[in-house]
Amino acid sequence: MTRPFLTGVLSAFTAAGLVVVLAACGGTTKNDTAGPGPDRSTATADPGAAAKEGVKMAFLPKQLNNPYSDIEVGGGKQALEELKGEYKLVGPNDASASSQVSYINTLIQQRQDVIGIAANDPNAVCPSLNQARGAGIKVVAFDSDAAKDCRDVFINQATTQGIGEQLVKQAKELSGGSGEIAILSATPNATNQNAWIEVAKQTLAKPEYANLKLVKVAYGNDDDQKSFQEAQGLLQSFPDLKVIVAPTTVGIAAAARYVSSSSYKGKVAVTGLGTPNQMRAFVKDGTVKQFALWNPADIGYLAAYAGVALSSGQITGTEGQKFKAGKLGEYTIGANGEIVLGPPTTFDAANIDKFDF
Ligand code: RAM
Repeated sequence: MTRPFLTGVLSAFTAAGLVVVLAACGGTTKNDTAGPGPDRSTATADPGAAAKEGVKMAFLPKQLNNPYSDIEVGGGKQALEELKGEYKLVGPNDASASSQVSYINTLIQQRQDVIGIAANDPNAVCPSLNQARGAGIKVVAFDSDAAKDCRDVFINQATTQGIGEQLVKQAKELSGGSGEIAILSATPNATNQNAWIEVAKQTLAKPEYANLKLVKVAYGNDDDQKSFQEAQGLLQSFPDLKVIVAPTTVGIAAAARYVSSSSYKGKVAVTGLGTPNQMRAFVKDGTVKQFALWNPADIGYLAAYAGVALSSGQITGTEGQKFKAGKLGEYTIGANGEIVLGPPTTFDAANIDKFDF
């Protein structure tokens, strides 16, 4: 398996990233409103089946105007070219909870074979996704999970546990070991950020983090302006704040932009998850010492390969099934239909120029 992107990976992640997470994203699997979709445990897979050509897969990211999503779906497009499938991209301009529902309904009418979705809310999309599955459409959640009984598989960028712990480790290092920290998240409903924050809180409760105090979780809604204002608000409300941890590429870039042009530069650290191209200037000007991410293109790429494998009957989403994902190599489905891409990379002044995405 060749993954040049993953060179320089934090050793703390290596072990965690290779293990498929047993627990699904915490608190994200409740689904009271929709009936369960097709039962994947009873469907039989044919691992020897040929990959179908002409599979129509539509990508529905959280929102369209986010460079992170653009990179993700770019990987999906590339994979579908390799697989001779048909790529489509649709999506809302905001990441609010119900913004994706009408798009799913349209994709059902258009008879797509596969829907790839980064869910803005684990439950709001469920009735529509299960309607799609009832119509024979396979559903691949990627980046941000839908409730597990509304999709066939979930492509997780790294283990939820690993990402949550890493955020807290970064905060501890950058704070010097003690003091106030705040989280600047995406939307209050985002499955992925909420799962990471839950792990971060559990991690902060451990004795080695007793001197770090999480004073607030703020939400910038993955909107640049709102995130900028929330960062400003955090620093006004908490004058002793040492670190802003933003587990969102939109939030970290906005927070870094605010801090870099304020009197807090050099005093308040900004870290979390960002794309190297959006963060480069803030690493160079010293605002940001380190942050992490995976290669978003690989998520879309893996989602497309999983979608075609589902559509071809090679997999059904049951734990232990294996499928090949082109240049990324072979993947095995874990518990709850989860497929983990691999460990993230930590970026800093020493390595950031090696990455261009
Ligand atoms: C933002 C989105 C996305 C998340 C990244 C880290 O772009 O919220 O879902 O995975 O940040």
